[in-house]
Amino acid sequence: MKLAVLADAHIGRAIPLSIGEYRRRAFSSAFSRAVDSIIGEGVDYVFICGDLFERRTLRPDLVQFVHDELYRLASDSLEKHGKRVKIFVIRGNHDGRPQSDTLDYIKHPLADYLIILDEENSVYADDRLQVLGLGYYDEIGRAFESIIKPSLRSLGRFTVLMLHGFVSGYHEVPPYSSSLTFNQLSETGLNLVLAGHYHKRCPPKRIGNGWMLTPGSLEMYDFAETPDKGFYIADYSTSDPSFKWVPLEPIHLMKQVNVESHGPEKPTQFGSRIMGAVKEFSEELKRRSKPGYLRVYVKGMLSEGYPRDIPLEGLDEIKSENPLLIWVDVDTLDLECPPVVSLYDLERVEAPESFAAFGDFAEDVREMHSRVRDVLEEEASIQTGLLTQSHRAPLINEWVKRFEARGFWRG
Ligand SMILES: [Mn+2]
Repeated sequence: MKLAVLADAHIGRAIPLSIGEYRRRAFSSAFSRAVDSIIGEGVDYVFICGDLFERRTLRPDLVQFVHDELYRLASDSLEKHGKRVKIFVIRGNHDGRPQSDTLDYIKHPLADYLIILDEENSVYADDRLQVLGLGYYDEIGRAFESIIKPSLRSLGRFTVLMLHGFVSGYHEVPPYSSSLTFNQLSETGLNLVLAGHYHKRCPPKRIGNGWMLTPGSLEMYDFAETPDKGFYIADYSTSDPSFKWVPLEPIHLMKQVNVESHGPEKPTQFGSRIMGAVKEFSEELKRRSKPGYLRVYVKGMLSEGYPRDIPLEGLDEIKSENPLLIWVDVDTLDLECPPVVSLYDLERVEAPESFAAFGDFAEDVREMHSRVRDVLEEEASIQTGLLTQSHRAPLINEWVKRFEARGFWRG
C-alpha cells in the first residue's frame, strides 16, 4: 500500500497582488507537478490535508483546473498502474467555514475517487484502512474531542488521521494558537497522523506505534518561507514503512533580503545598500536562468529626511536590463525616522488613538477598522483589491448606524 501525503496547495493565491498572476501560476504549477509525480509513483491513496484552495471566492477556471487535475490523477493511475486511487480531502482555514467551503466546488456524484471528510462524514473505511478527517477549527482540542474521539474507541484496522491544525511537540506553534499535543495523539493508537496547516515540512516522527507526517505547503506562501517545498510518499508494502520526500522546486525565485543600518544613516546610504541587494539578486537570477521577485526589508534609522527621500531611481534601470527580475518591493515601514519627522509620519497611524477624542466611540472605530480589514482579506476583488458594492454596502450601513446611534450631530 502506497500513500501520497500533501497539504496547503493554496490554489488561487495571488498575494502580493501586484504580481498576482505570477503567484497564481506558481501555485497551480506546483500542484500539477505534484499530480505528475503521484501518477508516476502509482499510489493507492492520496491525502490532501487542507487549504487546497486559497480562498472561498476564486476564479471558476481554477476550480475547473483542480477538478481536472484530480480526475487526471485518478484516471492515469488506473490506466498506468491499474489502481483505483482514492483521494481524501479535508477543509483548511482558507477553504472557508464548515457548511460553506470550497470543497463543495469539487464534489461530484460521479467522482467516486474523491472523498471529502467533514463533520457529517468524518470516517472512511474499506478493507485496507480507515481514515478519520478533522478539518480546521478555531478550537482544535474541542473539535478533536467531539468529532474524532468517538471513532477512536475501536481501532481494529490500520487507521489514518488527517487534520488541519497545529500539534505542539511536533510543530513550532505560534503564540495564542490552539493546538493538539503530541502526547495526546500518541495515546490514541493511530497508525498514521497527517497534519496540514503548518507550512514547513517536518521529518516523519514516531508517534506511539505509528508515524506522524507534515509535508508543509506546496509553494512558498510568502516571503518569510523557505523554498524547501514538496510532499511525502509513504510506502507500506512491507511491515516497516519507508518515507520518501518528493521536492517541488518553485518556478520563481522568491526572496526577502534585509537591509539594516547599524546606526543613523542618510537616505543616500540606505539607497546604495538597497541597490546593492537588488543587483546581487538580479545576478543570481541570471546565473540560475530563473525569473524571480524580491522584497527588500529595510530596518534601522534615518539620520535625516523621510523614507521617501531614499533614492531608488536606479531600480528601473536594473529591472529594464534583466527581464528575469519580475518585481522588487522595498519595504521601509519599520525604518525609524529622526524624532521631528516621526510626528508627521502618517504611515502607521493607530486608528483608535487618532479617534481618542471621541471617547468610547474609539472602540467602535477599532471594531469597524478590523472588520473592514477582515472582509477585504476574504472578499476583495482579485482584479482591483477593492470590495464589490454588495460587500461594501453592509459595512457602510453599519457605520451609519453606529454614527447615528451616538447622535454626534446634536452637538
Ligand atoms: Mn495553509
